Amino acid sequence: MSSRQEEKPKDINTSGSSALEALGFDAWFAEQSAGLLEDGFAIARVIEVNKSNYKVSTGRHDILAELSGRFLFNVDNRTELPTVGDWVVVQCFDEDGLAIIHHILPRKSLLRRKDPGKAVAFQLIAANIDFAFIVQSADANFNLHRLERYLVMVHESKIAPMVILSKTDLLPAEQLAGIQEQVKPYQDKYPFLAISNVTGDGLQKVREVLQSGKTYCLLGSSGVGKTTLLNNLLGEALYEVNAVREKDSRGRHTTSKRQLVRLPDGSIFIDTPGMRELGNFNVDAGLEETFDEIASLQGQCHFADCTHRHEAGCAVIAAVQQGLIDHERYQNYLKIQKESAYYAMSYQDKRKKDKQFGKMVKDYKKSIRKK
Ligand SMILES: Nc1nc2c(ncn2[C@@H]2O[C@H](COP(=O)(O)OP(=O)(O)OP(=O)(O)O)[C@@H](O)[C@H]2O)c(=O)[nH]1
Ligand SMILES: [Mg+2]
Ligand SMILES: [Zn+2]
Repeated sequence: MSSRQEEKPKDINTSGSSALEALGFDAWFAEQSAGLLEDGFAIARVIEVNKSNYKVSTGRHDILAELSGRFLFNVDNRTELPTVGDWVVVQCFDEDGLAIIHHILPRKSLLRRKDPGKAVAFQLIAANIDFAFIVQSADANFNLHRLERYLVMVHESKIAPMVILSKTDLLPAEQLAGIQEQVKPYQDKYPFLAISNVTGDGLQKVREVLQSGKTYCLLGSSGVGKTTLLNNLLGEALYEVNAVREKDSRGRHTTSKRQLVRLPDGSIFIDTPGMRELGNFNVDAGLEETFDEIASLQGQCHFADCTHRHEAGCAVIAAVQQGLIDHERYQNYLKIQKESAYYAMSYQDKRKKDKQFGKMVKDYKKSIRKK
């Protein structure tokens, strides 16, 4: 998966090959591709999304590809377009021309976020991720609320989260111990790794949790050290990193492209640009997993549709009052719940509008035909 283009693809039909398996292909995806592989078609994984084309890998070759006309014609929203990590069915040509993407295989998982610019639209982050490393740095960036928001998003996407506390070299031991104390409840649920890219502390622990053929992504604010960590794991400075702005310890969004890369140990990584805003969407399942102490009381409230905000006989409010549920966690639960309700609603509004627009176009076409 180097960026250089290797010799022309000869072994076009690579389904089931070990080269594809090394990229994360498995029996489930093979099943999904049944019937889609016509003569001259091959399976490949999207390793880079560019403005006007895609870079895909067959495990043996990296090829530039673009969408077929029919594919484009049938797309009606952005989530149907390929993103990094997607498995696609491509048609390769012997000439140096672009390969053509004909199909996307169904996704095992899809990481997306609300597009900050639009009311309700989604940016795809990556597809077919097995594990997400949520990275926060031990200095000014560490924030439990943010961690919970990431956890909700990752759970919702059906991805297994792991938490990384980076830049441990920047804090004196007693402050680090304070953070460790705060994250104790999480340590029981998720792998929790404290690392320093500078001293190398904890990096071996990260290497030990990595599995060959599994796909990992790095999530977290800009400047927390995601790319530096990836370079360290790769053993070479393949990707650019940038100093954090002194004043507010915020990064400058060094990583602007999402790319899929394979580590020497066989695990597969997708680095992502730091995110300013985390949009959640229909996060019910993710909420319940992230706040399971709250979810477990669900059935004990007086009203079946209790929102746990103000209702009489609410078991959650009672547990908060008795100190059984952490007050801050409860507040954050309410906040995320409210946001998700808002997004779900505006999504439906938008669907309604889309339908109205579709009807308008139809009516217009009809009226033209009549003339
Ligand atoms: N002290 C210290 N600095 C680190 C550590 N890891 C990374 N840095 C520095 O933090 C800055 C940002 O690192 P990046 O790896 O570019 O951060 P990023 O998370 O990839 O940022 P974006 O690509 O913008 O999302 C660089 O100057 C790194 O050298 C660490 O463990 N300790
Ligand atoms: Mg980066
Ligand atoms: Zn309740």
